[in-house]
Amino acid sequence: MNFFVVTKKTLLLFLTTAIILVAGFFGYFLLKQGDLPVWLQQSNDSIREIDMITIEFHTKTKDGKDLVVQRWDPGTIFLEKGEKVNLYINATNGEDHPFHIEGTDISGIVKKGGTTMVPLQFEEEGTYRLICDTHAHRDHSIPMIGYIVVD
Ligand SMILES: [Cu+2]
Repeated sequence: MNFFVVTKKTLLLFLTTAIILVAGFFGYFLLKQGDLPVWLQQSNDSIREIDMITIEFHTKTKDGKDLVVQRWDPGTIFLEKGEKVNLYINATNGEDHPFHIEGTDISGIVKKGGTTMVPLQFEEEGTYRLICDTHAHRDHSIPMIGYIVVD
């Protein structure tokens, strides 16, 4: 008469196989529902990168007056509250754009041909203005202001 002897090793192998099958079964249904598995989700420590450029518009009024407008492009960026973002500002037009971000102690300068990296992380929701100090006032020129929307 043959006996099937269950050793500790056999039991462990059986349990391991059962756990893998059950995990695979639930994993399959999670993925089927369109959820991202946890290991593919963006971790809180990852830093998103946003590229911005400075652009310049030239035009002439009917009476021959030159108009030049400097802009940040894109003019508005969106951040999640607490999200870490590295903002790369590439100066393609205009010489120097010293800037500050209203309501923060963030400031810097963007020089033509160069790239300035600005690390961002906001704990308060709101709209923060990225203001070029050279092109800040409506009296002298058309303001060069970008908007950072945090929510
Ligand atoms: Cu400027």
